[in-house]
Amino acid sequence: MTTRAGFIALIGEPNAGKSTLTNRMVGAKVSIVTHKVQTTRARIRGVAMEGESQLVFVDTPGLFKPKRRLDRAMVAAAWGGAADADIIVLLIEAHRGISEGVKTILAGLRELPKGRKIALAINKIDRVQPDTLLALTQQMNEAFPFVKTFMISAEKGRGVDDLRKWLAQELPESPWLYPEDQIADLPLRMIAAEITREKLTLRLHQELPYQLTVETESWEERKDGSARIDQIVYVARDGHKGIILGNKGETIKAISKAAREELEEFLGRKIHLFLQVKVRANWLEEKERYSEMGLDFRDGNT
Ligand SMILES: Nc1nc2c(ncn2[C@@H]2O[C@H](COP(=O)(O)OP(=O)(O)OP(=O)(O)O)[C@@H](O)[C@H]2O)c(=O)[nH]1
Ligand SMILES: [Mg+2]
Repeated sequence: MTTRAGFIALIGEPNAGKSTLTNRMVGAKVSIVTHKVQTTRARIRGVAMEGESQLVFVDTPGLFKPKRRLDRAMVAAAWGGAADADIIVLLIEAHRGISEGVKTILAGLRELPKGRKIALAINKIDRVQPDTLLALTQQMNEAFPFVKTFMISAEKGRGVDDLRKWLAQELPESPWLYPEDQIADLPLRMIAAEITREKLTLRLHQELPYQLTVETESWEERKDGSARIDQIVYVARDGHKGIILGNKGETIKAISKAAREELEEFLGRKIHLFLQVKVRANWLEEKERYSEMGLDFRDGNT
């Protein structure tokens, strides 16, 4: 019996649906998803099985024109994920077509060493008429020699089985890289921090989600089988702290409740979650914050 295994990097512009596809492939939520751009900050590995193949999906931050240190570190993490993968899948949004951002990514793909399998997945096909897809497929394949094109809806699950089967057969022969029942390669304390960051992002507006980060400070197992998790939300300004706390602490209470409920479901046990908001004017320039996020601080150097 030959087994196959390898890394599949999902790359694309912010909001293309990379994390949604990762979760769909894994069959569980391992990467946070929001309607806002730049949700994913580091590489998140999710593991899926298909027959005798083990597919390790590498969800990456969206690719865009970086301006700040955090942007640069995120974009570097995404390209690093692509460079290390056996197969790269570029996700684009069906209704947005070939945007400037997609053109820039294609230029980046042309720079990669030859011989890597690069496939195209046109996502969000639920948002367009079928006839527009054929034209887009043709244009994209004229612009870059993709080994294969898939039309999918990561959210609705359309076309996803075909993509999974194809990936399974294209991976190299190899022993499995993770135990068969493992679904993610991310420490629990980081998953817990990401869940809280998702709830903050969903609830807060404008630039604020970008300006904050969440870290799990401590994780204490209790005799009754529950756990106490303490997290810190770092923000850069006093005003941001006020917004997160909300009137009489209402906002943070709601966020904390939503995060705790999801954590309890994920872990299958009772959780006591305590959030503390700290103002730290310079957190976006602090090295430890980047390592906690799973990013390389030096990648942010200009
Ligand atoms: N209509 C539709 N929406 C989708 C589909 N796939 C993803 N979405 C939505 O697109 C938004 C972005 O999805 P994400 O999975 O967070 O996108 P991402 O590429 O990981 O984004 P970043 O992490 O910011 O780079 C969310 O609101 C998803 O629900 C799809 O197939 N159809
Ligand atoms: Mg994402």
